[in-house]
Amino acid sequence: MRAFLLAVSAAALAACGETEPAQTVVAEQAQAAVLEVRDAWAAPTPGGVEVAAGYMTIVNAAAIDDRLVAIATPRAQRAEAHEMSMDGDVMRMRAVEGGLAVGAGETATLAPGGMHVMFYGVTQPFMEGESIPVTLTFERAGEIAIEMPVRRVAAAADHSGH
Ligand SMILES: [Cu+2]
Repeated sequence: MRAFLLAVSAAALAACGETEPAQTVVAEQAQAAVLEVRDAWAAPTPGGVEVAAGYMTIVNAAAIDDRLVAIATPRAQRAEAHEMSMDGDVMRMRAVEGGLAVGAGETATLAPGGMHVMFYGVTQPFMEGESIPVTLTFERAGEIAIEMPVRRVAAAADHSGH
């Protein structure tokens, strides 16, 4: 399974070309089901900030529910999926309990102001222009390796308030 995933990833990367920043990685599941991660990116960490945010869109075209259960990168000590919630009048973030569910046929959008990947213990700053290698582990699709290009957050959707 892992070897197959890597082969698919390599094909996707090759098809992507040099000029296309958005990366698409497709994992074929045993029953011809497809889980796709697209438009992944991470915000830069200026001034030695040790916390960073990452974003992506997870498309589950499979006929079976899946769940993002783990996130790992060599660039941070810990990474987890976060969601926003209202605590009275205050918007807070918290870890998504039990993993981020992506139901059959559903799309999970991680974007500024909403769900995101939180990186803790960033030792080497995320610099604009580089890409952060991230391994996502799904309950059913297994491990999917992606790259998160580092780019600036648009307008007021900055994550530095955390
Ligand atoms: Cu967060």
